[in-house]
Amino acid sequence: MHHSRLWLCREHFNKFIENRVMRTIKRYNLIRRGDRVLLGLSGGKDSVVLAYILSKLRETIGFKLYLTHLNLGIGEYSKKTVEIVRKISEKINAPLIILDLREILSIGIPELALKTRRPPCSVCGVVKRYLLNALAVELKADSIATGHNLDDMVTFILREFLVQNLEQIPKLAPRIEGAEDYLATKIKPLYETYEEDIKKYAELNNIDYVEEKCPLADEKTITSSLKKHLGILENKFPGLTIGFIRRFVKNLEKYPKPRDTIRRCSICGMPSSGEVCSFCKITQKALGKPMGPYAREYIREIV
Ligand code: Q46
Ligand code: ZN
Repeated sequence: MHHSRLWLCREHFNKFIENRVMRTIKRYNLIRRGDRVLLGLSGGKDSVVLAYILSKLRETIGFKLYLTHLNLGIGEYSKKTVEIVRKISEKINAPLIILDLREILSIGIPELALKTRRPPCSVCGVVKRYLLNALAVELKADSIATGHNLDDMVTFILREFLVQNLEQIPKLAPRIEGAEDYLATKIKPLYETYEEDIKKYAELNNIDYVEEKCPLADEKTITSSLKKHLGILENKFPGLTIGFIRRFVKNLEKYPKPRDTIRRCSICGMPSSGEVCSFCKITQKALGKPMGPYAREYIREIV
């Protein structure tokens, strides 16, 4: 392990990574005894490895783990992700809820992007956030866990700093508190785990994940360039990234608080920064009808 200047065997490497996730959970108070944690599984290495590690820690900490996957309706790619998440759910013995976008909206992300004339990842982000939150609220989950790793988080922080979007920076903390009964708390247990280590952990433990990238991913973004350069810097100065994130959390209070207050969407009652939430707006534009209330009903029936 380049960053820690350690050479470990398989067994000790596994212990090292699992301890690191455990320490992150404790340090930032991410999961408490008796919690119900809903993990958003994309099928990629990060969320799949997180599912695997959380399943190992659930008895020691004493929490319940639920998995969910959103079938985005992106052809063969989505079919493959569904297969992978089913496998992991069986392997770790955790209940899995699959939400199918084509069942909820009758169209998938590619058509939604075309009809709204917005970049696919932008509509996809809105849809994923909305459905994941709605499911967590319905399940009365204490938190939503996501697989964002150390490299992701440092990249996001640097990007917001570069464009001087300082108010967005506090939203990149390891734990974001929810509100009342409509906004779930979000946690990131891989906040201090290097992406490279997650890949190694998957390889060493024969954990299957979807290796190909989503065909709609835009490779030419500031984020992807930043991540590449961050990798080069980390190679030159081992430990730079982990040192940065720990100091960042200590300094969080110094960043300006977000000005946009969260209220309830007047159509579906879910969190929104304006009168109507982005999900209702997008679906209104693409389908002629805001689908927030329908999506909530669909989820209520599944749960
Ligand atoms: S799934 Fe969705 Fe990603 Fe595909 S359309 Fe973009 S955001 S790239 S993580
Ligand atoms: Zn709404």
